[in-house]
Amino acid sequence: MERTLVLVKPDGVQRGLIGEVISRFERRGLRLVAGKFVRVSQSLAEIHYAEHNGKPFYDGLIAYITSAPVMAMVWEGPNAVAAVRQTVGSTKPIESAPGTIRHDFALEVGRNLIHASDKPETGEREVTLWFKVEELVDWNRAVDAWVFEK
Ligand code: DAT
Ligand code: MG
Repeated sequence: MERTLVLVKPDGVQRGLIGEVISRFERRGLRLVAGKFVRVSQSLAEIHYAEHNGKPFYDGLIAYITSAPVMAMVWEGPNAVAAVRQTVGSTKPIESAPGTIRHDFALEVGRNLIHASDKPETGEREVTLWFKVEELVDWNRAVDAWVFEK
């Protein structure tokens, strides 16, 4: 089953939106695999956002993600990466489709509430970066057969 990393970023935590975000992924049918509430270290932030090093917004991005705690989670399901990105919305909230998290709760790209892995390979790398193997919970939900076709 495909897995993806989701972070409720510092603004989402401060604004009391952790439950809202979790609720949307639960209702979508995705299955929670892991979760922890953490203060992001400078080194973790730099590895997580390594692809953006050197871009004009990089320093602000690192300052933002390390500024207050985040809620880190792993969700799984068929096409979990694409499903979560769709529910999250476009990087720029002003371009996000109505009904997406970034559309419904954000206005600025530098305060876009949530991170989600962008490709299946990124999902695998980010899950490994943020969680130890023993923190990932393998389980079956009673409703799985009514959500997952196979
Ligand atoms: P996403 O978070 O949708 O995967 P990304 O990986 O391109 O987007 O960028 C990571 C974060 O960096 C993004 O959530 C917000 C910030 N960011 C991206 N592009 C930006 C820009 N043009 N100006 C300011 N911040 C930006
Ligand atoms: Mg990204």
